[in-house]
Amino acid sequence: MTEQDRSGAESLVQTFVDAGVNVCFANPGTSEMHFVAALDSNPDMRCVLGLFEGVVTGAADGYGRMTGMPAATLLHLGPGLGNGLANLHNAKKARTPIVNVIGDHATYHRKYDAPLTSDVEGIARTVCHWVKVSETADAVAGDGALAVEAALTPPGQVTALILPADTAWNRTRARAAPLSRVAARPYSDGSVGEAARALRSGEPCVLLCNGHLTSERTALLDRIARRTGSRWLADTFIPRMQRGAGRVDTQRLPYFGEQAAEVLAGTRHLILVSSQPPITFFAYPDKPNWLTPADCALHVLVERDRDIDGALAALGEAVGIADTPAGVLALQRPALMTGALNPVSIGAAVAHYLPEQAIVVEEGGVSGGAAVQATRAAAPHDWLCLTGGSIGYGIPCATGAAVACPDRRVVNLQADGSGMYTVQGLWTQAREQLDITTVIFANRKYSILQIEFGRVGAHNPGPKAMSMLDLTRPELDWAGLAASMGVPGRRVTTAEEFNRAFAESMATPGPFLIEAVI
Ligand SMILES: Cc1ncc(C[n+]2csc(CCOP(=O)(O)OP(=O)(O)O)c2C)c(N)n1
Repeated sequence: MTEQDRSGAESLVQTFVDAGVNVCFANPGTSEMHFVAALDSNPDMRCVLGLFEGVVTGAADGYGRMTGMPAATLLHLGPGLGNGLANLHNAKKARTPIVNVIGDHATYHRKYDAPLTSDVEGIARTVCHWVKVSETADAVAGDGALAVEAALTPPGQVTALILPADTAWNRTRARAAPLSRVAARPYSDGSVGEAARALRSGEPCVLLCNGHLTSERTALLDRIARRTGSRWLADTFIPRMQRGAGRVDTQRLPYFGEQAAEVLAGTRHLILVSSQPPITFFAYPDKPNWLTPADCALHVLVERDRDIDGALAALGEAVGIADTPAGVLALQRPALMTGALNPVSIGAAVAHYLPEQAIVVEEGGVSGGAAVQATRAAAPHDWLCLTGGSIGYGIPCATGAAVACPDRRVVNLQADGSGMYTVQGLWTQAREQLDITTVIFANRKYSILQIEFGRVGAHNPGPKAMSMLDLTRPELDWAGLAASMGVPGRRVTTAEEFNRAFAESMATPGPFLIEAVI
């Protein structure tokens, strides 16, 4: 074989590698065998197997959040893509760049309605910003370059390239050089001026932000807020935030609408920074869902696909922050607790032992909040949130983040109910020997749903209804589950036991799971 004569799949893998896409999270089938062969033949492409497509797509999300580059995924026709949808939904909300490669039947086989025939394109359109079907082997390389370009279009997009089997196995001489990056749209001077006027008005102002909250961005926000006597807040769920010692404090809008409304009360100007007007997570009978106070003006400083850093710098200049330093936090390691094991004692231990530059993947459900508080001024770290409300993102996202950043410890704060959606990700962590510590909040229930049951006004919480929100009978054995997939696991029931297990994991390479019975 020469470079001039290779399979369509090989031309695609080479195109990806040339464009900097060099990790593929995969769960293949027969229609993807030529792509699998092509992965094998290219030494510059790392392949990571996930045993369920939700693991594959969630890992691509974690990888993309941490590197800013898309991972490829390999998914098996409509059903494989369908299994991966929930975490692609989360990735879409996070604006994570991802290039999904989805195999399909050979072009001449599609008309026969074989068992796996499905509307792959239709399914992909529900969660992808960009979808294309390659129709010939000669088109594959060029389509691959377009997919990467689309994925990297600011602020980041989820893309799908559908690859009929014959386009993967037919030979081609086509090749495609990487396309240049699409720049973020420029910010508007008019919007900067409007926001600056609001900030100088003397009336209460809040800057509300979403997107990646890098330490540079949060420092600018903090300086603008200090200079103008206003406040800045982050949305409730943020794809990536840099927090901890040496950075400024980040307050997020609370999840429950009543609390969020309280935080926003009295605001006369809400300035959106890569965000949208705040609304409640769900609508509830007889409760407000629009959280902007009635007499508050909304201003858009900058949309998510524009030059956010440029807009913030211009706003900083307009309000004169040159002599206003950011109020950065000094390192504060909370003391370890003893006695009862609960989210507070767990949060203290996590913050106490968190190593520098750790990556915290939070899907802690109702138990995660204490660790958020405890780690405010812990060693500097990155914090990733569930952005799309679709549970089962934590274990996969941690897996992808660890593949992206092999020198950093990943701590996955994981509620037990959510963890069970994609528990297979532990196997990938073991196979790849990733430095991930999974902390399972084993409260043995769907706690948030027990709370929401009352809040939505559903009445009569009888035993049948409550049994739908309860994870006992039988109880899950998380330490056993982990061990069966090659991850050492330990069940702990006291703060002292947790402290010891967590400290041990921080000092031991490879994956580890702590089942914290709370
Ligand atoms: C894909 C998906 N399915 C179902 C739900 C509904 N749901 C929201 S929270 C939850 C259970 C959460 O339980 P757990 O993860 O144990 O956290 P806890 O509330 O106990 O802290 C469920 C089923 C969802 N958000 N996403």
